[in-house]
Amino acid sequence: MKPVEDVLIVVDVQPDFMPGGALAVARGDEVVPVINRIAAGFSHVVLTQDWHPRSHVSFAANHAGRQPFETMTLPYGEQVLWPVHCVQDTEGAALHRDLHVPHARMVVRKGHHEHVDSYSAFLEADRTTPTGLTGYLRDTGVRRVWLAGLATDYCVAWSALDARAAGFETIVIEDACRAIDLDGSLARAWRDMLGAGVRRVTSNDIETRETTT
Ligand code: VGL
Ligand code: ZN
Repeated sequence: MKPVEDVLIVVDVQPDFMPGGALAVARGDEVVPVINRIAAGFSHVVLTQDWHPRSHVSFAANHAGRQPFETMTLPYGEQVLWPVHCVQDTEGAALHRDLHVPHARMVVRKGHHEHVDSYSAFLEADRTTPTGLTGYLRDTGVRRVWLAGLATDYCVAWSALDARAAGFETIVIEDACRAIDLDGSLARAWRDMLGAGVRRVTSNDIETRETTT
């Protein structure tokens, strides 16, 4: 069992990101059993939940004449416009019903400010508003951040980059993630993560090592 200094952050495992969901990630459902299995090896687990008001700036439907997956320039930079997803208190925004991580200690809800998106679990898209997660992890003695969930190239990648920037050792568990892959975003995300010193492992790597040490 990994100690409290190793946190597993499970990103956005919510019905709206599953096949058939409002912002479906291909094979997104496949991460659920993998995450259930690896989470059992962590004493410290945090979940994130994408959690938008219906009037959210990231929704194409809130911009006249705009379509989902176009980009738009907002005061804080380029924003992909998404289908309406993860609206606060809707079924699509709940935690996935088959996610079984009873010992998860904390849920970070992000993207709740109407005018700012937040892919990252640490810092909103204006790159200045903290979610509070950095402080929580420092307070609880975390040194190493392991990441799993959806989507590899958006919320997982942005969270991994911010975890590194905050000084945590950072590891992405590749087969516990699935990507949206919009215009090369997945290759770009891996290039950026590896360039920043994020490590890439598979769930098999952790489980094998667990049994041999
Ligand atoms: C996500 C796009 C919009 C994610 C969330 O969880 O990766 N992507 N909102
Ligand atoms: Zn979102």
